[in-house]
Amino acid sequence: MKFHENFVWGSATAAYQIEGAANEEGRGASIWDRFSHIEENIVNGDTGDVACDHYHRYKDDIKLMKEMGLKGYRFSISWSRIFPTGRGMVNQKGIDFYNSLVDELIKNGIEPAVTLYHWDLPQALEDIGGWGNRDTVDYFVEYATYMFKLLGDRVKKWSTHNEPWVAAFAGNLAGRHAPGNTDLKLAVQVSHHLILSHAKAVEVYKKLNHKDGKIGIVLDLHPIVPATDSKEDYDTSILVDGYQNRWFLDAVLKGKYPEDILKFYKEKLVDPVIMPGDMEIIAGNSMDYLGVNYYFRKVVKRSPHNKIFQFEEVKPEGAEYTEMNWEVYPRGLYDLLIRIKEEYNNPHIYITENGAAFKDDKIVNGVVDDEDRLRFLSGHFDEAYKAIEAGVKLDGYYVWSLMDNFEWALGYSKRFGLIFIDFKTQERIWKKSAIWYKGVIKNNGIKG
Ligand code: IFM
Repeated sequence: MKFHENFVWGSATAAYQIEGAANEEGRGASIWDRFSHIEENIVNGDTGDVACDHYHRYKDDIKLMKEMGLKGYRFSISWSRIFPTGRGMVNQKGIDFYNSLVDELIKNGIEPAVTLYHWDLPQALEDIGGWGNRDTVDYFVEYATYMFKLLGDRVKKWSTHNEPWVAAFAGNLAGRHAPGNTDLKLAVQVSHHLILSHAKAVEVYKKLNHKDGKIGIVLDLHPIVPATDSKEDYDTSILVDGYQNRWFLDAVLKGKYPEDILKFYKEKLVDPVIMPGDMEIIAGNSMDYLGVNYYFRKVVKRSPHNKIFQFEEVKPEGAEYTEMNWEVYPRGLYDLLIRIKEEYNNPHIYITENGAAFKDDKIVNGVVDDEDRLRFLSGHFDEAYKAIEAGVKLDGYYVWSLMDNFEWALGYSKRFGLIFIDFKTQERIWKKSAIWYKGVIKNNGIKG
């Protein structure tokens, strides 16, 4: 099986998960610094203070990428490394870091793909209301504009936001992510501000006329499947799909929020402030591609377990599960891609994340034996290939993640990397899946 010629085989990371150097060279605090330093928030009291120390080791990490044969590398910018208080004064050391990172990637033949926001809002902006405050939309656009001008001559792939559902709802409804709020009204408002800021940033990017550059947004999407044939479970699946998927897909690809979900929120007395003109801006966003992060499907049944949306996730028996307790379900990737093609006018797509956490506790001849991850990726690449054959415009695939890293509220307890990190010594150790991936890239597909 061979993918098309320009298919981008890559891998992905995010700033707070790998960089470390949290208090160095002028970087300002972000909401994740604040949140992770409250001990009960993170497994084992871990923080991203040091993480993979990538800030100091990026050149060596790029050597690993080159050795793996990566064609593309997706990473995010730490907003507070550029603007320590979110706006105003810039931090020259932060600018130097990202300039060098991009140059080093290009020098090594690896195409940089930059995400502007992977959840680490400068704490100074949180102090004035965070994403619940509409002004943050403008500060984000100022920051985005700055980055487009700084790196736009060399960076030709941009994403505005990573997984706005997680930023809005895990951070402001479930409270398990920074900033740790538990307020539906705020979460919905935040989701609108994130989407609006995306559309405004796209508009600026297009005006700057980087003709050969592409910009999109990255959504975390899950096929939502009813647990039984009952009408109750079916209706539940439609609601959860609206909350999780359609709210974002419809906004960025159809320029409107789904009526059933707006109605549902209104019934809960949640009526987000959408100012006149907002929906026109959102509808007018002419992004170039959709980034899809796929990990697992959700099988749902009606249940009072989730008090607001009245559902519970069911774990199908006999299925295989990763260390995150996520079902291994490669077919879900195909279903998702076909759905986007059919319901959303066949946009260009990148798989911007897909991967799995496994135990990784076996080292054989200096290599981590992660056959389970290798099988996981192989199964998903197969489905991606089938989707392309069925007409999906899939342009690339970024495996999550280049290396083990800070898995948010789960700290360092879950390993997603192709490269193993010994967090005590910062030693990088190849996993079997990385060696196998190198072969896939070389062959532009799986042999046989
Ligand atoms: O580690 C995260 C990443 O930051 C966003 N997408 C999901 C990954 C695994 O949970």
